[in-house]
Amino acid sequence: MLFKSIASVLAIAGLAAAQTKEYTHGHADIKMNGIDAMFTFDKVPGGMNITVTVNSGINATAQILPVGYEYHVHVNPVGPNNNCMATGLHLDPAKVGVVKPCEPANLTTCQTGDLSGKYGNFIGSETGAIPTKTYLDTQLTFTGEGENAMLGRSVVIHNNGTRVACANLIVEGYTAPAPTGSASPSGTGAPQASKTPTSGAAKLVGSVALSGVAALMMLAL
Ligand SMILES: [Cu+2]
Repeated sequence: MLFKSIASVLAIAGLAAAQTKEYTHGHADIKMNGIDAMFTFDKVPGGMNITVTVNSGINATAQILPVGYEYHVHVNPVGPNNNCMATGLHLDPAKVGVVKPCEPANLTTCQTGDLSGKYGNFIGSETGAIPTKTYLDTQLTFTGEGENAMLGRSVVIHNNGTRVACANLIVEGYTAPAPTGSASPSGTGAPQASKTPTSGAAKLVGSVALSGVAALMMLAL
């Protein structure tokens, strides 16, 4: 009897854990280096509705050609002290790469995260503001197989390649896991902590090395 009820409690707990959460709304609120921009992402039938509003900072006088202002979904969150380099590469689950420019009429040429490639660069204005624009994106999804998902990502604005502003993509109902290797103050002499620091340190070194490589790669883009 007791065993039975424990078993059913476990079964219910298992079911609850297996349920996939449905995410419908996300946003990136960028406020950096004088740039004030808001990206919202709403799941709608047929894709993802993207609304882009720029209140300030995308100035014609500051725009550096030939590339100008691009904006993308990047794979990693923003690093400490608003480090946009920590965001890594563009979201590109289909491995399209950046060798050829994105042709909006042929989405197979576009990286999923290449929003400006698909919808056009920001054109710097006199006031630095840009009227709100809305797009229906058929590639972005909140969840999906591995790299397809938009959870834990960021949005970055570039000026002629240089990353000038960024913010995390906050998806409603999703809590990002604590960053790997973050100095956790919980190791207050707990006996089982004696074994973990070694692997933890190795992991930290590994991820630092990886982000270093990613940073170097991005310098070339
Ligand atoms: Cu970018």
